[in-house]
Amino acid sequence: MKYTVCQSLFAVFLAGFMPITQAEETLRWEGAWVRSVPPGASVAAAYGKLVNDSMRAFTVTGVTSALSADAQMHDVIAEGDQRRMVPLDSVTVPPGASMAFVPGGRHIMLMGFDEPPREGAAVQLCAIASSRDPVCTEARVQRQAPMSHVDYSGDHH
Ligand SMILES: [Cu+2]
Repeated sequence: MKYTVCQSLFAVFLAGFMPITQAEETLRWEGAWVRSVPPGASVAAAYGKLVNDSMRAFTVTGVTSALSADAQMHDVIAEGDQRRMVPLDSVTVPPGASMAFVPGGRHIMLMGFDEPPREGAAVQLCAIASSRDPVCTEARVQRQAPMSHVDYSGDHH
């Protein structure tokens, strides 16, 4: 009797949650990282790629981080020979495509932390996307952009 109840509860669990789970695995982070900053710094930049595996577009309206009070999406625009940062209200990740935050381009600024992130630490980064739960990842804190194995092995093979 107990076994039967348990089984049927499990069936209800599966029926209730599986479709939602599948629907939520359509936007994900890839290779997120935070640039380490010197002690006393109050701002750090974060990078990474948002990959959309679904058939619909996602609009990301913001980013949050467990590390900092404030996180903003920025773009870099050229003004004459100057480059400056402008806040982005939202970014759209088209279906089957990706959108990358990279050094020198679109990036995430983490602001208002008590202590700068230490090199080697992991910082939680979440993208606030339209009509779904936040998409989170653990971003590694490092000095340099992650090395690409493909780039590296190309010279030797
Ligand atoms: Cu910025």
